[in-house]
Amino acid sequence: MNVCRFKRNGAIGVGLVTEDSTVVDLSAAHVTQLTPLLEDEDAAARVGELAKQGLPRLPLAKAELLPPVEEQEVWAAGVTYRRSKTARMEESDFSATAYDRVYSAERPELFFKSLAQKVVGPGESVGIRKDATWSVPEPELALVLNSKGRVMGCTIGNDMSSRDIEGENLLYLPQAKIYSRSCALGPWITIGVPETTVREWTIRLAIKRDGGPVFTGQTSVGQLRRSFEELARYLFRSQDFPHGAVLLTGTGIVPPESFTLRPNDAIEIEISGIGSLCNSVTAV
Ligand code: DO4
Ligand code: MG
Repeated sequence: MNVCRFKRNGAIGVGLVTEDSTVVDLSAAHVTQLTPLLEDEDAAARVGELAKQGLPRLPLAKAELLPPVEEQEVWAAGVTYRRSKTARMEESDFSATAYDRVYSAERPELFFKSLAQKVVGPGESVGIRKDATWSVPEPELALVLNSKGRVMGCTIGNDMSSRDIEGENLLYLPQAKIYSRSCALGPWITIGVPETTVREWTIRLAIKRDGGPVFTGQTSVGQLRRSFEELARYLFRSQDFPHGAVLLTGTGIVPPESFTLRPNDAIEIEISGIGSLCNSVTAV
């Protein structure tokens, strides 16, 4: 079951995206925000009931989708897939030991990624820093957590990264990871799917330049070294999130060292079981 945020007569609406590519307008049943819905442990059942009420509908193609976050902070986990560990150890002799250690350490790497209002939505452009020479997308499963730290759903995340800045010195990580348009989320939140099923999903990345492919890659959520509950538990240790949080779970797809993004590239991240998040690239 997929729930989205979309523009509705100049305001923001909450909708259910059906399998026949229709958006059922849940705002008409007074569901005007995702956050309270995600506090309801039976959110999927509630949305299912509302959808039977003959609410107004519109074609998905006509709905302007917005990033599926309201006031949630966005955080990210790192070095949770073997591919991310090896690529980062190659990127920097200087930091290789840190990456190697955190991959198998009990405590995961978690870092702040974005405020909700800075998140880029479906169809918008993500940014590459003008002072970076090596920029990549990081296609990641994003967990949507409620205020109790419970995983209520999943969406697709892009943890845009400047690898040259990160590789120069690990203390530059916030600059490599947090800048204008460096986080994309969407197209919606898929709710009511157990972790065992999500771990069977495939993550695919396709990057196009001038209409042709310049990189494709794929991995499986099953390659993620840590459980969803473990990542959520560490994020909520000694920290409150009254509006809930979104937690990107790390990348398992890293383009070769010769690859860097350029303005006007097109990025498509697909997670089977959720859908696709498409963004163009701009210099910031
Ligand atoms: O340690 C740096 C960041 C790692 C990361 O973002 C990832 O593995 O996805
Ligand atoms: Mg990442």
